Amino acid sequence: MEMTLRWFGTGFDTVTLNQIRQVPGVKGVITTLYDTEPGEAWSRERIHALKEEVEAAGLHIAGIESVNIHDAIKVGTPDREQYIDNYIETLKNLGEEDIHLVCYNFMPVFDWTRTELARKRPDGSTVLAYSQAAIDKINPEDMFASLSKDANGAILPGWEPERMEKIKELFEMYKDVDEEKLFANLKYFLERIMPVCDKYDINMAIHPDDPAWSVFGLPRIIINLENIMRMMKMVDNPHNGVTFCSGSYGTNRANDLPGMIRALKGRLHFAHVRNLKFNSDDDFEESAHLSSDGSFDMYEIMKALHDIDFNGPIRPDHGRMIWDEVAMPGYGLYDRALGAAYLNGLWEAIEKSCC
Ligand code: DNO
Repeated sequence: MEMTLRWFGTGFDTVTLNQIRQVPGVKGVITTLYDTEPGEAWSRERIHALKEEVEAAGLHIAGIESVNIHDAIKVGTPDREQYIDNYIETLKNLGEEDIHLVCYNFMPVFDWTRTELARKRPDGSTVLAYSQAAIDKINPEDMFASLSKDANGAILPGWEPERMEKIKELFEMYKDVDEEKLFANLKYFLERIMPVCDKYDINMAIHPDDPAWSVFGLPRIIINLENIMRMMKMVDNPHNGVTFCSGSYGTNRANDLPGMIRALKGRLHFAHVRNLKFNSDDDFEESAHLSSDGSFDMYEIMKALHDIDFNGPIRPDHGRMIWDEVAMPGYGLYDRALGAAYLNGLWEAIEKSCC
């Protein structure tokens, strides 16, 4: 595996490349062109400039998270053709710049959903949290306002203000889209992009729906092993793979995380590893990465990745906000650096004790 950190780019991230460079073992970043809109074709020049900036800091681009999918593709409206053509153009330009991993999601309307961005934990840190009771009380149109007050001024990935302004319209677009339709639209998209992925050896790594169940009545399909298997079989190409995100699949306690990892051997292209602390089946908060701070056995997760000879990028995921840092919720430097060091430590121990 290759340890990486997510970086949102100059002007968007409070964390700098020079700081990332000093996290032990981190040589790669997972990044994006954060100011592009879903559906827009990324120019080769912009990708090249991003690459040069990252390389000037002594790092490299290990993958892109995300190239977002336009709603027309998810809904399957006739104008999807143009947006898929643009996506193909972006993939071609990434491939020509020697970038071979793209993380994306196929969630309708909202990307990840949390009900709090700064819940206080007993140690004084603040974390992202989800409570089903809070979701049941809130009108989806008010979600954005209620979250943005705790966002520390950052634009949250998937919660861009211009999208949220159109939220009523977005819900309207999805009114006839059920799970079957969403699967069919995903298949259509994947079939169209596989030739360019084959040509440039680009691994597509779908991110799970977070939380891994339907919210606000919207369909969600990337939620468990059965559905991932279906997704991979319907377009059976090794470039059609997954991002294994422990914190997203782990929201559903029926998901056996190490078992899922083992079943995904060969198609698991990217890993997001973090821990959650459950207060009840439908109330959880994000904890430190350490097993004993949350509900997951992080050793077993890393062991499963080791067992399948996972050699792709991995990143510590959402960290707590600690030591008075002010940053994008989930994406401060300090706790993610602690997470990277811990995951590296687990990996070294597994490696030395296994063979
Ligand atoms: C949240 C992230 C997601 C993820 C996208 C991938 O912090 O894990 O926003 O990047 O779903 O497209």
